[in-house]
Amino acid sequence: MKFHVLTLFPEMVNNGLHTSITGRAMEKELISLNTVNIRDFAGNKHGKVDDYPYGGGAGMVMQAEPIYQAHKMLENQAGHPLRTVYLTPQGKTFNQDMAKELAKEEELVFLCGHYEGVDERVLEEIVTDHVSIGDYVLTGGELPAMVMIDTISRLVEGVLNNENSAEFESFHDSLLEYPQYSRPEIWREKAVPPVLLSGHHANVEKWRREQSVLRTARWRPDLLEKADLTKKEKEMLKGEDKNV
Ligand code: 6GU
Repeated sequence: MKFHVLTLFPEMVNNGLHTSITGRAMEKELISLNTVNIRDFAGNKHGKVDDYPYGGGAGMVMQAEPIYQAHKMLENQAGHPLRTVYLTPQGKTFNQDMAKELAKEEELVFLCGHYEGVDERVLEEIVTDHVSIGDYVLTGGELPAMVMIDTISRLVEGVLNNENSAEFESFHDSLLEYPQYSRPEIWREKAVPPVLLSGHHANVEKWRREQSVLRTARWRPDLLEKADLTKKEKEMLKGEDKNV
């Protein structure tokens, strides 16, 4: 998977993603990251890429042409149009289903805005997807692009060492993860749930499933609508106090 990021702060994106699992995935060439500094396409020696908004108002607007030229370079290199995500609080909210869908692409472009926004006309020309990462306002699109790239990368074959780990975890089945424990068996007088020490695999699986269902009911009841619960599990939840 090839990720391209159009940004005024390439070092921010590079520093963040060259670390940890995404960093290793790049070393293994399972993913690649190409940051493009929009300022390099300013077309003037001052590197100016923003101007005052027509109609007045606070702040500056990123101008259309540098972004258009930077994007055109990427499409020329690819030899075909590229799926292009604009990071904006006005976009569709990112989630795991969207990540799965984007992970099918071979190449993705992320456009990070700054200041008060981007000239609408270049968005009309190049953007295929408007995406937000949640209902709050950030200073720019870099962190959202990094969030999306991290999420999509771990769905790429080989990025996680365990073949199955991307499938069997939070949001798979629309249920939250069960709790995990490691050594020591007793920590500050708190014991590991005995079933996990029993060596009885079926009972362990049963307990984990039950914990997933209970946690989801307590902390993310909104997810339960999509979850595939058995009759027994639905019965169990009826008797639960969700405020625990
Ligand atoms: Cl994609 N951009 C900005 N600036 N703020 C956000 C966001 C994106 N998603 C949530 N808040």
